[in-house]
Amino acid sequence: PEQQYLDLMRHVWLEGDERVDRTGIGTRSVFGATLRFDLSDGAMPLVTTKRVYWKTATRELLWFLTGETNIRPLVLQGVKIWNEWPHARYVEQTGDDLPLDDFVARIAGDEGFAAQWGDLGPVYGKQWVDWPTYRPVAGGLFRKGRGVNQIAELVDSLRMNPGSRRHIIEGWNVAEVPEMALPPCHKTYQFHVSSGDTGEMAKLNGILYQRSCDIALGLPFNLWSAALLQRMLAEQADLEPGELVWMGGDTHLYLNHAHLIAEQLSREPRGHPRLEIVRRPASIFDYRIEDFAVHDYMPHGAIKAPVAV
Ligand code: THF
Repeated sequence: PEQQYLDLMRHVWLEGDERVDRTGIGTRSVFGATLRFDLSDGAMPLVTTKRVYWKTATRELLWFLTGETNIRPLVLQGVKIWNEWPHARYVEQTGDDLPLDDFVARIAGDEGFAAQWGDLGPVYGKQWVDWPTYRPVAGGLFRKGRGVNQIAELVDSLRMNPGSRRHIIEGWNVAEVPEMALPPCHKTYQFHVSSGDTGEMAKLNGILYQRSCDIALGLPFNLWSAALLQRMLAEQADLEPGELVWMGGDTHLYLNHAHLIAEQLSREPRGHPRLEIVRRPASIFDYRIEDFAVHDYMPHGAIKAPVAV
């Protein structure tokens, strides 16, 4: 299964259309790509041709599920993957050339500073568990209604109405995109329950549609997180994990990732990592990092590469 990932990487690097992107770094890109992974028997799309920090990706997913959009809780757990965006905004808006590490230290140490500068705007967490609603009141005005918890509603709909074609989590809130530090990349999830054969448990299948994909740095995280979310949903809805289909829109490699690409494409996948969920919490919102154990993961070494901001 990992071969699909490596083939995509090779294809985009050799055949991709070279263009200057928003970040100014430049990419090679293809539009439209699909990967498929069977999640039965604990199998996970966890890349082995470099070390992927699956606990970091897991902490990020658990942070989304809390509805939080401030990076401080991530920073306090040592998760660095969202730091660049608030830092760039801080430097831009204050003109203070505070180095990234010092900025992050202030986010950790100063709650007021974090409240002011650590927020990414209404990104994934907000939209997933508290999508804003508005209800009309007198005089053509609107008042804020109760937010929609898409995740809670999804668990309910998987349980109550498994045959539905509306099992969707949407991150792309058109009205709020301008307030986000970064509009969602993994923007739409759809789930599907296939009736198992007699005596077999029904299966939960998932599609992730990602509008923009950084194959080298982001995709290993995105695949892990999508599969993890699917596993948690399956567990909470008493379903077996089925297939995960990943679909990419603008699927690209950054030109400054050449060393990573050459190194990774020279390596062979190793073994079949599996995820065990060691505790079944009462709800999808109660998972903790200790609940997840990965077995048979013996990856090649990490490959460092800069993230484009
Ligand atoms: N922007 C870009 N350019 N690439 C992305 O992958 C990306 N994301 C999120 C939002 N914007 C993005 C942020 N997620 C890493 C991993 C995921 C990220 C951002 C950065 C990263 O640097 N990973 C390194 C180090 C991991 C670590 O230090 O813990 C790695 O080797 O995997 C994708 O959704």
